[in-house]
Amino acid sequence: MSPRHRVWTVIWTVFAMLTAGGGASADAAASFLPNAADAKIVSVSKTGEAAAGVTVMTVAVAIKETGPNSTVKKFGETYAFSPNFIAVHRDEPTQIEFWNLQPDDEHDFALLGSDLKVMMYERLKPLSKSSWIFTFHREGLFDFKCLTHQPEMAGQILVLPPEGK
Ligand SMILES: [Cu+2]
Repeated sequence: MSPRHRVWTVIWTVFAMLTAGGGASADAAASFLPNAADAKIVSVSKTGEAAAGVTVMTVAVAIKETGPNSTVKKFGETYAFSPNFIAVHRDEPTQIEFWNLQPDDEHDFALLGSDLKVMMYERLKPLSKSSWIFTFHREGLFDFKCLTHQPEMAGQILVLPPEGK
């Protein structure tokens, strides 16, 4: 286990403990957009004008319904985001729409800051589309994860300079 992975595992465990407890109210409380401080890094809104757009699907890699059974037995059910690498331009509002293709599996989207802090957390309900408009104000590489399916279901967003600069 790499140091980075170990740090992440600790954060994830604490996060899971904080958000555990079940019930509809706990679910609702667990979802959040970037706070005022994190909005200086990335601002996120449910609606608005977007200059670019990406659709991200949840892909079942190996699941109990379709197997392979030996793979599920060894790794558990495994999922992936597709695409799992997204490039955006700084200060360009970009709509990212998530399609949860699974009829019986909930996924989620956690966007991490450079210190691995969760800046945004939202549930992706089965058989549903969820979209937000992201405007990154800082260039660099950002990790995102489905906390329900770790470590395999993850991706990165690369924030490039504004177009023409
Ligand atoms: Cu997932």
